[in-house]
Amino acid sequence: MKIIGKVLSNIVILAALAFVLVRPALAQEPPDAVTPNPPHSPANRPARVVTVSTKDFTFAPQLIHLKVNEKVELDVTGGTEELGVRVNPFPDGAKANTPPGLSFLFGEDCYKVKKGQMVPILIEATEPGTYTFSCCKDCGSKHKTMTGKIVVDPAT
Ligand SMILES: [Cu+2]
Repeated sequence: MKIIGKVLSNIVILAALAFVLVRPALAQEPPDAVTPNPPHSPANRPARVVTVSTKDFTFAPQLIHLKVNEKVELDVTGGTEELGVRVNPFPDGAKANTPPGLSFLFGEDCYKVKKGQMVPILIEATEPGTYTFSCCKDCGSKHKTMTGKIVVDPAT
């Protein structure tokens, strides 16, 4: 009986030790286990990501082709001046009652892009057409020439 008692007390000590050792690991649950993915996290990224640079009052690329129903993330990177990006959701030359042909997951009239910063713009193309994007913040001498085009091609 003495041996059994000793074994039992050893088990109790081991269990207590294991509890003490394991508990800190349980307490350190990653915080993102409860917080949902932020909207621009890689998990929510569309398959296609186009990086758009903004050097010397020029968007590069200046022409982006999309297909109808395609989703894209434009990652606009800031250059030397603070600027803004406005993507017209209506096709060029649209008549008054034309519905928008681009939709935005986070619609903003003018996406502000600070120096050296990257701003993701999530776009879904819904109608064929040519859509103009331009700088919407007076960033300097050639501000007004700072434009680019998104061409949405019909589904094949
Ligand atoms: Cu500008």
